[in-house]
Amino acid sequence: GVLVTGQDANKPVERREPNADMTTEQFKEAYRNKLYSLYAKTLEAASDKEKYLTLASLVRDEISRTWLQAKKLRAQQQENQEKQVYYFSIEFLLGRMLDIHMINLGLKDTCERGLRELGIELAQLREEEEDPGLGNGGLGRLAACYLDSMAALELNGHGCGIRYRYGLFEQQIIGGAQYEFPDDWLKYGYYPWEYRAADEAVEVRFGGAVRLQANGRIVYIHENYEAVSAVPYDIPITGYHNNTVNTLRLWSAEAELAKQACAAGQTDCRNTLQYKQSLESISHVLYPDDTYHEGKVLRLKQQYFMVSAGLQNILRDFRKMNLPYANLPDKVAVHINDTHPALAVPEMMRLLVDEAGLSWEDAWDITVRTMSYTNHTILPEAMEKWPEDLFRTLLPRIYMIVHEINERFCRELWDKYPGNWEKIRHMAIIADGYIHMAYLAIAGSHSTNGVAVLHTDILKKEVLHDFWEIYPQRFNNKTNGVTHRRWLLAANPKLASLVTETIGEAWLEDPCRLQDLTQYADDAAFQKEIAEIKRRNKQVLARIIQQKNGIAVDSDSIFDVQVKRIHAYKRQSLNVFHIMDLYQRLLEDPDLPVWPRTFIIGGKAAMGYYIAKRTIKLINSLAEVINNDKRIRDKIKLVFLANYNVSLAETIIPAADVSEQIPTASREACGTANMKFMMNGAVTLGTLDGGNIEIREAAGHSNIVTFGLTAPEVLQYYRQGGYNPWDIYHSDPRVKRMLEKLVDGSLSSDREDFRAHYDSFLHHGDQYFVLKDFAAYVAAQEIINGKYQDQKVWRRMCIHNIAHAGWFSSDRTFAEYAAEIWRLNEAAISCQDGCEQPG
Ligand code: 6GP
Repeated sequence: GVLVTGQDANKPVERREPNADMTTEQFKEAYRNKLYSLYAKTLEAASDKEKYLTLASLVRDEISRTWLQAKKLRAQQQENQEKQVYYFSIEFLLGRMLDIHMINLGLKDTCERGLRELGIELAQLREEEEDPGLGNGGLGRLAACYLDSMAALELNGHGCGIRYRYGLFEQQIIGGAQYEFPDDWLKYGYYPWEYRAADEAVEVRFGGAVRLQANGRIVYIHENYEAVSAVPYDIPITGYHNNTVNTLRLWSAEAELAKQACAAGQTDCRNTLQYKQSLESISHVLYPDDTYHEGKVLRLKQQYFMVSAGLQNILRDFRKMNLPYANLPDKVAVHINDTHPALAVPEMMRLLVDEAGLSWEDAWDITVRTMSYTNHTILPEAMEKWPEDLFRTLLPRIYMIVHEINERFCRELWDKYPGNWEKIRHMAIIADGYIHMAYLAIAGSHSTNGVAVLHTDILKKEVLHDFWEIYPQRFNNKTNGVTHRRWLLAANPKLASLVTETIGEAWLEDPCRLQDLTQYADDAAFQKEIAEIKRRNKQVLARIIQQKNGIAVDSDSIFDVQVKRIHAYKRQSLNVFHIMDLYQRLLEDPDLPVWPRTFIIGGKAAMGYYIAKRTIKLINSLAEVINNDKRIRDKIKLVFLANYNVSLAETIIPAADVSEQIPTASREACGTANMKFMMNGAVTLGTLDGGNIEIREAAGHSNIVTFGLTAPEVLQYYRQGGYNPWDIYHSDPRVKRMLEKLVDGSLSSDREDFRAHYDSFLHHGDQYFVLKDFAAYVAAQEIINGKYQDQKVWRRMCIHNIAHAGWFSSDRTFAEYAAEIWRLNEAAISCQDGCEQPG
């Protein structure tokens, strides 16, 4: 596969298991001692939480040891001046870390054995770890996968983000509806995987005014501002068996009381605590939006807080190298993960022009060569733009800089398109009273990438066409990937062992070697083992469903899963319509030849997203009806799993037979759950959108089931102003019947409960083509039903999916970023014997 090493291409990376030599006895002794010292308790008296924290603390000690070494190495690198990458992201959805660290450090077997001898089950302790919900969905989880790959590939790559005191809300389902509770991930007062680095705090300034002073040269003086202290918390990111530890640096807003009281010009200190609280609110909570832009001032504060702290920190390190600023782009790459960190562009300009004294032209050249940007969505409602007034008040100096960037950019456009005001207004970074963050990111960086081939294509041809015309060389594609270490090795240990027994362990470092499994696709013994593992994973999930939802599901039924954020474009409603239709058909004919099915749906809806929240209610109402209807003889079950998060995903995905990836074509930038399911042997049922297209190419057309409108068709409809849903309402009796059921009281005693859905389909033009794709979807479900009946065929499909999942490892993606965008000079890329690129 694509191999990237932090060293010479020809020199194999040294692989060491740092603690392979720790004996079980030594572990047991260390464990007992740790427990005494932390809690002054014996094993018998300790709670599961304390036992977990004891184990975590031991693992942390190992990390500290390795990290110290890694930091020394990094100091050396700085002397050798190796290039460092900083991945700026407003979200990092890490998931639990205990298992991953134990695996990476080679400690897992010893710990598991030692604990067992002490009468403790590792699996039970694992459940005690809080899932830090520092992300919403795809974008945040992708950032976490990339950190994992960077460390595994020994790249000098670090994350930069915010340490939210409260993560994304915890979802509870009460009476079928979503209720949001604070995600208090730090409630135990101690998160074992972070290290506070108060000495490295920096100051970030908001508000105030800018005064010009001219003596010789113009100097901008920012005064009467509000200062917040950004305190770093470092989270170690361990590499797989390679002694690498990188850093995810999360910034926390703090106020120094005495200083603040004074800075605010207050003589009365009664307000001081309140003031402190207001400053610290910056890193209080993560915004619960995903592919939606809310435009709240606190969010803008968070964005600036993060980039200012991050860049000050980077430049402080850079200055230690004693190099001229012109060398910055050779030593540092700053990656902007979607537009949330796009203020990195003007902030870098401020630091270089105002603080380092560079000329505008030099600073701009350095900034553009340092920055790169990834777009993660084409949904118009997700495009960030900030009202000029709000922006100017909060960030007066940054506003001036963006203004100047825009002036110069528009002049460049004028030279290209003289007199074409319309075009220039359309592309301007500041227009109609708003600052357009995507345009700022494109103009201020040397690379803009989409996250799947189709998505990048749509960016070039439609959404960002004008920008692509002036900067064609800046646009490129980097199809997303997911870390096979978390999503296969850690999440599905049984499958991982079978793979290793069958083709050896090369796939762990070179996931493309999974291809060697293709030769076993028709091997009866191997097929049987694959099926057996799937069955056992399904039994585990069935138990969880029984516990959480009180629903008995049959592990021999098809597990059909759709887990992701609830969003109209992702079309959970299409899934629901198929279930309603199938239910109806079963009522009419209970002997219908369908294999029993368990439909599993999970995901959070943004707090203010009405119809998404109603969709959750719809799913639960339908579940209530179906699961209690004896007439259909348990042929189908519907389960909504509450509070979908990374750890739940780790149990659900290995147990899935069918992976529902059914967005309206052209709307899903890529998707990443689709890749995780594939890697675990689920068969995709999907539209030809985002990453699904590449999955089909990789797995082979006969190993996935696709249906529905294609992206060009959908885009054509949008250009024409949509289609007429009434045509389908009148021509397809199934559709008519279902829509009526939404509002006739069959699903809910309150007939208005699903009125918004009804209206959106019929009166608001069915923007996401749910009715239009319905017939094709039902037909595709029939194909799934047919293929599953022939277990040989089905297992073969599963194996082909696993075998071709290697290309979707984030190791591949990251190697591409490293080579083509960041040009890590020390990154050696070789594509020997690797995965074939799909298509
Ligand atoms: C998501 C996209 O919706 C998803 O298709 C993609 O796989 C993922 O990003 C990772 O690239 N976008 C977001 O989560 C988001 O908030 C602004 O975009």
